[in-house]
Amino acid sequence: MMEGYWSLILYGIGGILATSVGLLVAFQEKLIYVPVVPGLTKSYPITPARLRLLYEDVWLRSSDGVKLHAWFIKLAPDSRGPTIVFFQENAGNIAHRLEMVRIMLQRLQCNVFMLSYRGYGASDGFPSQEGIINDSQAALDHLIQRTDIDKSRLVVFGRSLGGAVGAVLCKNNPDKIGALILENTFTSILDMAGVLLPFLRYFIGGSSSKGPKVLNRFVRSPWSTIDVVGQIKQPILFLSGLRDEMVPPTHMQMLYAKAAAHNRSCQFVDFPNGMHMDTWISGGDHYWRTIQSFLEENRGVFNLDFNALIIIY
Ligand SMILES: *[C@@H]1O[C@H](CO)[C@@H](O)[C@H](O)[C@H]1NC(C)=O
Ligand SMILES: CC(=O)N[C@H]1CO[C@H](CO)[C@@H](O)[C@@H]1O
Repeated sequence: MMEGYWSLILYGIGGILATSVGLLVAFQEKLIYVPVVPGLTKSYPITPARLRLLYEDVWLRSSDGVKLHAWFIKLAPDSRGPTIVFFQENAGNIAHRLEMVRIMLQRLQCNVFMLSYRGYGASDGFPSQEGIINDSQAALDHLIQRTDIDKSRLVVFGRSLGGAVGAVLCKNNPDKIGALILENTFTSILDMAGVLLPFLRYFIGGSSSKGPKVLNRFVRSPWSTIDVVGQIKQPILFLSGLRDEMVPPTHMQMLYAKAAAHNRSCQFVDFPNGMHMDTWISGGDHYWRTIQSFLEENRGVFNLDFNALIIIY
């Protein structure tokens, strides 16, 4: 009688665990991608016009036909400055990044191209790793065929999830993109699963984690930047907020170590007060000057007019 009772409980616990893992596997895209922040709408709350930015709506088709929306924001109608392809962090849409992008334009004297990944903002479809990689390629292909920008000065900037997107795009396009900037990005979703759901740490993980990792093969969006970053030929700037409450700062350090082992033109800068989303604010002047000098040091590709910057600031 007693034995039957205990085995019932054990089966119960096993069943709950199996069901939870099953649900995690089935609904992982819902967990990994957050185009709509609870309490907000999927649509853009504002357009760049609200911030008096000069912009164009760009509609693209990804390679599998999904319709994508982007904003191309220009510093000036005839701007020949660098163009930064900005890949956003996970939650919300590109409109939520406009305040940062406005300052980016001013401080870096650049144009900014902002893509809504599939399922985000005004783009159709549903997010997936393969789909978003194709979307980012569609964005780059669009920029490459434009005649109003200096294509020798394309820089990719990715924050958090956007860093994973940008890293793959740079790896795949060594001759089209001049440099990469990564901010508070993670080594892989496999490692993040263990950070967010510690009970999974034994079953999911990257190369550095122990355990049988039997669930890895079920993860459809591993975003394993740690396996990509060593193959990137472009110079990389790592911007790491040491108070990141979401992605442990050790992830950025591991990515840097991997990249630097393969390419000397990598630079790592940390910001003691930087949190996951606000490093660009709390880093203050130092943050923007770091990016400016990274662009300046890679002048072979970029030709920022820093005298003009000094006049403005
Ligand atoms: C992504 O692009 C590849 C290569 O063009 C293609 O084989 C694949 O079907 C595409 N997948 C998605 C989801 O767009
Ligand atoms: C080993 C390697 O990939 N080196 C690359 C580092 O980056 C420069 C450009 O900054 C490339 O020219 C090298 O090939």
